[in-house]
This record gives sequence, structure tokens and C-alpha cells, in this order.
Amino acid sequence: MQRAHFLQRSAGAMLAVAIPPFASRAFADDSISYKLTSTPFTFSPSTGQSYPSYAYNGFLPGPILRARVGQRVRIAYTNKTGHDSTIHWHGMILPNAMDGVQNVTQKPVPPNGTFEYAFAANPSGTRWYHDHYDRQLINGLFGVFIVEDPADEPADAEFVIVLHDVPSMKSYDAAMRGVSNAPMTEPMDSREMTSMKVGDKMGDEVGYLAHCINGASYPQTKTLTVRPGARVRLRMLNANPTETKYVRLAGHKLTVTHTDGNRLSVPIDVDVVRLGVAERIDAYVTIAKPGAFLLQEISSEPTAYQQSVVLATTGMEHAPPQASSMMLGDAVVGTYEILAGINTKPQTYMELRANVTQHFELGGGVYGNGAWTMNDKVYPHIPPVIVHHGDLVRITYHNTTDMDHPMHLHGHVFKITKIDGKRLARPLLKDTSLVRANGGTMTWEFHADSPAGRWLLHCHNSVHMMSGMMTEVDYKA
Ligand SMILES: [Cu+2]
Repeated sequence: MQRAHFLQRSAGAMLAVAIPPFASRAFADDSISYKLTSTPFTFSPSTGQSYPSYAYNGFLPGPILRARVGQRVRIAYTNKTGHDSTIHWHGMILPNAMDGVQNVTQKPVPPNGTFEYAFAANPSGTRWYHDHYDRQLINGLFGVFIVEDPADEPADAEFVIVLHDVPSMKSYDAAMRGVSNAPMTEPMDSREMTSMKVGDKMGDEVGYLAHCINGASYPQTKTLTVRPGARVRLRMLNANPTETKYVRLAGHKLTVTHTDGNRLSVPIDVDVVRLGVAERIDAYVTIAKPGAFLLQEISSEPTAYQQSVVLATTGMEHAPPQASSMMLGDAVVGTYEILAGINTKPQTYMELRANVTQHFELGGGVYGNGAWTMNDKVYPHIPPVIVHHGDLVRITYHNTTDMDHPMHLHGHVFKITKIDGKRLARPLLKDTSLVRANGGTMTWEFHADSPAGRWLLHCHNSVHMMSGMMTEVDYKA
């Protein structure tokens, strides 16, 4: 009865509801309601600039949604974009009909249509939500969804950091035809740049008109203020459609605690976090001394400084901020190998027990041909991975292309167990993982214990996904 009461109260509220403190809520027994409405939106990340975009509830990024792990969530969605639309709950394990993939798990929500998403928030961690129709996702329909874990280390301040960019749709269209000439943007001494071979396409495919954090370009990003000595939690999301991001906080190491919302067994200190498309990293940092410090993207792009925000102690908000070099130098970068460690001991774990195995050759990306392939085929002609409830599934990848592929599986958390032939000491829990260019390999393992249905498996690079690099993991009875 308590619950019905709560629902009634929250039903009309936008951004419903201040969340009551943990102690005053029953564990997993209550419910929270949100309303999301998508509309066309004129996005102005800095004075004098405006771009035709979309927004949820008039915010770009969309409002931060929060629920406690296990809590029932209802989201009343109204589509005012003028196009078909759905919302995907990225990283959530939920009923397949709630997964938000048009024509796979639901009919698209038509213009002016509504749809109610209802599921239990699970698993805990920094998840996100976004439209699953490419041009709406890449032009503003995304936001962070925090599923609170009461076991997490407490922080004096917590900030959500959404890295996002305004795509040039001209370059996006060229990329879809396989003829983009947009420049690469990784740091000059990054692995992406230094591993290029003669004849590789010098491109990240899509060019960007503005670089933003939390809806603005530096110096108009909103300064984050803490007291000296504060323990700060950063929940970072790379919402860029195609680019890997490197992020550094000047003068500080970051202690990485979660990858894609999933807790690391051992926290790892790094100088720079790396975020592939759609990935999330949670990191803690103590701001020991008074000052102003730039949290910034490290990139070879001349306008990369726009993707910065000042983290300052009280009273230092207007001091000139300390900044970082745009080169990586000898910085410790939080690659999977650094976060997970390499296992040099003889094989001990259960690799041989998988009863479903599938290998994918990632291909395509030939200049002048827009196709991106898995085993030489494009969606929907790639046979799905067929699983039965309870299977232990192993998926392997070999990337024959000259671009990294952020492969994403809906509705599951998988373990990365092997990268480029090396076994990880502490397999990483992920929902999206970069399979590296130029011969990179990767092994995933997971239990098929999610709700039955059709779960997409695809590259989260928007161009690759829309150009064929997508299949499904389908449960059979
Ligand atoms: Cu890709």
C-alpha cells in the first residue's frame, strides 16, 4: 500500500521526485517514476554557436536518472522528435521487451506516440540511456542513469561527467558512404596514432563542430567546486558516436573503481582514463590542496580544449586552472591491461567449459565502400549467436580493420578474459569493449542467464553499427 501511494504521488512530477535517503526507503520494495519527452532542440554549447539537435526534457545531455539497485523504475516516454524513436537502457539487464530496440524488441514509438518502460534497476553502477535511432542518439538524445549501490565507498562530492560532441552531419553522411576524410584525433603519441601503417585511412570518420562536457564547451562549462581535502567521485561517460577519449585531471592521479558501472576487484591508480565509445569509468580522487584543476580531454585536435571543465576548491573557482599536456608522454593510461593486470601463470580457469563458442572476424571499412562486417556479412544477414538459458558462452573477435571497434552486448555483463593473446589476471566486467585495430583480438565470456529474447550485439561506433556491424544473441527455449 505504501508503494501504490508513492506511485500516485510521483506520477505527475517531471524528473520526479527527490530521492529519499537510503535509510528511509525499503530495499527494492519501492518504485520510482520518471517522465521523458524528446523534442527538437537548439543546442548552444557556447555563446554565438547553435546547432539543431534533440533533447530529453529540454536538457542536453538528458536529466540524470537515479534509482537504487533493485528498485522498480517506470519511465513514461513521449516522442516529440517528429521521427520514430525508442530508448535503450545501456548496461541494464531487464526484460527483453524493455530493451528499446526498434523492430527487434518493440515497435518504434511513432511521432507523438508514448511508451512506458518498466523494469527493476539492475545491475548497480553508472549506466546510461539513449535513443536507438542513430541520428537522434548522436544529436543529443542521451543521458546518465545511476543505479546506486549502497556498498560503494562514500564520497564527499559526486560529479557526472558526460563527454559529448556535436557531429558534422556532412562528415557523418560521407562516412556512411565510406568516403570520409575527417582527421584522427587521438593524442599524437597514443597507440592509435603510433600503430598506423602506411596506407591506413587517416580518419575517425566523423568530424566534430564542438566538444563539450555536460552541455557546454570550455570555458563555458560549469565549474565543479569542492572543499579542500574532499574525496570526489567522478562518473564519466563517453557519449561521442565514434571517438575514443583520453581524460586527465591536472595534478592528480585518478583511482579507477568501476568499468561500465561494474566494480573492479582491485582499484587501480592511473594518470589518464581511456573511454571507448559508450564506455563508463568511475574514479575517485582526493583534492588535497586548494587550487583549480582542469579535467580535460587529451587529444591532437586543435579544439580539444573545449572538452574541459574546472574542478576547483572553494574560493579558487576563478583562479587560472592548472592544465595537462596534450601528449600522453609517460603517463599511466588506464587500458584494460592496466586495469585488469596480465596473468602470466599457467592457465587455471574454466576456459574449456564454454558450451557455446562463436568467433567473429571484424572487417570492412574499405575506402569507397560503406560496409562494416562481421564474418564478411552485414546485419541482418549475420547469423545470431544462439544460446539456451544457463549456457556458458565464449565469443572471440579478430579485428582485421584499421579502426578500433567498441563492441557492445545488450542485456548482459560479460567478462573480458583475454586481449591480444594475453590472459587478464582479473577479468574485467563490461558491457562494451574496444577490440583494437590492425589484428587485435579479444575474448568475452558470459553466462546466458538474462531474460529470454533477442539481445543486440554490435559495434557502438554509430557509423559501423548503421553500416552492418551488428548481430544478435538470441535465446532459444
Ligand atoms: Cu566499429
